[in-house]
Amino acid sequence: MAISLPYGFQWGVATSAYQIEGAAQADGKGQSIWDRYVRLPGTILGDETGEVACDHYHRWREDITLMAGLGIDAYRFSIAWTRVLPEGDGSVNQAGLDFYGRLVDELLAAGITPWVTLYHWDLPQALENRGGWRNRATVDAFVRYADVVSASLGDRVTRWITQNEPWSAAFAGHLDGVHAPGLRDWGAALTAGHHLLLSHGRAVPAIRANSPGSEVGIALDCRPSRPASDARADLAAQRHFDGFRNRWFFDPVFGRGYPQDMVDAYRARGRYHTQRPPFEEPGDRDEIGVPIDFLGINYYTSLVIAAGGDETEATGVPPGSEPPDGFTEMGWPITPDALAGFLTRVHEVYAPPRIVITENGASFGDGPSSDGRIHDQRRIDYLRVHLESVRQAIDRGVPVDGYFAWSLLDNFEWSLGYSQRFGLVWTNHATGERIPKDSYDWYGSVIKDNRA
Ligand code: IFM
Repeated sequence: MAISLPYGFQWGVATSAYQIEGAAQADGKGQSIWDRYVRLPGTILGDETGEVACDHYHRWREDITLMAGLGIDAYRFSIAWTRVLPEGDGSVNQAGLDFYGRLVDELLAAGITPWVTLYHWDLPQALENRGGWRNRATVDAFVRYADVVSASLGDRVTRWITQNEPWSAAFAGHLDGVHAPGLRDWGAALTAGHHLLLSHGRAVPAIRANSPGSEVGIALDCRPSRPASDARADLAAQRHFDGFRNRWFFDPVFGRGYPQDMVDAYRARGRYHTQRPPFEEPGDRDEIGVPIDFLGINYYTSLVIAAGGDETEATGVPPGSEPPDGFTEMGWPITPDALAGFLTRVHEVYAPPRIVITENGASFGDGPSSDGRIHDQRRIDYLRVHLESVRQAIDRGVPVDGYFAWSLLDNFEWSLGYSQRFGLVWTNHATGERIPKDSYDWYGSVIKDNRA
């Protein structure tokens, strides 16, 4: 069955700087927390790093040609803060800004709208040395960085995303210890999360001032879930998991402040010992809740939650709940229906003016077969059912008007190194060679059919 989405729907692909650029020390770039973290023993599978990654820093023209071949309307990429401000808040490195200026110009020349993400997890190490996102001063540094970038590109870039997945930056990086900077501390994670949100709220007006008429939003990751049973304990565990994983970020972005049940639960669990979260200051709630032009949602999977673990452990699939569509190679259940359900909920509860799927995709390791082609039918199946789910949400009245497949290229999947392949284009990580997969042709034909 053909996938048909409304006229004007934006089709795109997404990437991020550390995952594809490489050139980790080129042209005055400073060190980021990821440049440092990957060098710590045992942090990355196979001791791999993003030092070279897909070498997009040198091969970006080839990558734009690949994008043009797909026929996309929009390309979402992130800026490496340390290319622009090597020390995070010191002097500007013009060479870094120029790289992104050239990229933007060539995208526009190819008829592709650039969607710029300002932060996709690569904090300058110099700021980390002063407490990173645990330090409220990092919010000021981020706003200056947003100001510098939007002053430079704001005459040509009309779509801005402040933060990518603040949950991941806060919790994977400061509680689970599996992302830079590799901490395992509840207080650090909650404080970092708050400052990430505050940096979003304060950057929005700075961007709007430099880039009048542009649209500014944030990309939130989500983990929809359902309780394993109707038992009271499972219902409570699922509600708590939803608060931990979704509401703690969605509520403040839409001006509601932190959800009271979670404020109480965190205090009861000793995450802090004050009535209100200690990192929250008067006025923060309003600043974080600044109106946005669109909400970005990154969706990959959903979970069944049973009582038993604490919230960070409540991520398994209890026996008997195996998803009918199976799992991706990340071990993530394939649950397309939960996307329509979550989009409907976000529309009904938060009513963002528009929603864009800023990431969705699947890791499957298919490589070149004897005919030289990459037959990644499983990725096509995944993308198809998720696009159908988006369609269902639109039919219910949810204002979704864009979709970015994650990702253009197989790239550096953080602590899993190059072991996971999310690309529409296969990357030979030894040579940098790119080979479009079957999913590339399929996605291109979906875009073409929709345009027709
Ligand atoms: O690769 C990541 C991306 O950086 C953020 N969202 C999830 C993707 C897959 O894990």
